[in-house]
Amino acid sequence: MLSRPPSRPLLVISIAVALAACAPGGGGASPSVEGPRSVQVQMTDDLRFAPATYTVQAGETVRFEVKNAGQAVHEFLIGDVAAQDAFEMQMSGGGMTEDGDAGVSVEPGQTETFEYTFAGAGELLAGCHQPGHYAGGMVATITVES
Ligand SMILES: [Cu+2]
Repeated sequence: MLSRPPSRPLLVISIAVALAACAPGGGGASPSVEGPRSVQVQMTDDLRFAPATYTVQAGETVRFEVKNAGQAVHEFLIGDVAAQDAFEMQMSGGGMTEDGDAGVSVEPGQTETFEYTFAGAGELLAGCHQPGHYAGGMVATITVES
């Protein structure tokens, strides 16, 4: 038997729903995901990060915008104390610290951004491992709240 095609308003709604379902990023059923929070970090030649303390939530992804306001190269590398020690060893061994999951190395006057997802609650550090900088106090504290 023949059925009438849907009336025009219904057809329009159907198309709209189909488009929404196919939209890039698939917003659909997932909870409000509006991209990571941005946090600005400034690094200076007096071997300091500003701010020097950060608070994030476990599971949160943060987009760090790391500005080097000094004349020397500085780094912002995230990790626990053991990881910071490892970064320091790599640098003293003559190896360059790679830009990677842990953070960035930033040339003077430049800004680099990276995203970092904090897995579990606890205390982390962000350190600069240019020679003498970490030992000189170029370290920030990141508190990951559960
Ligand atoms: Cu530094």
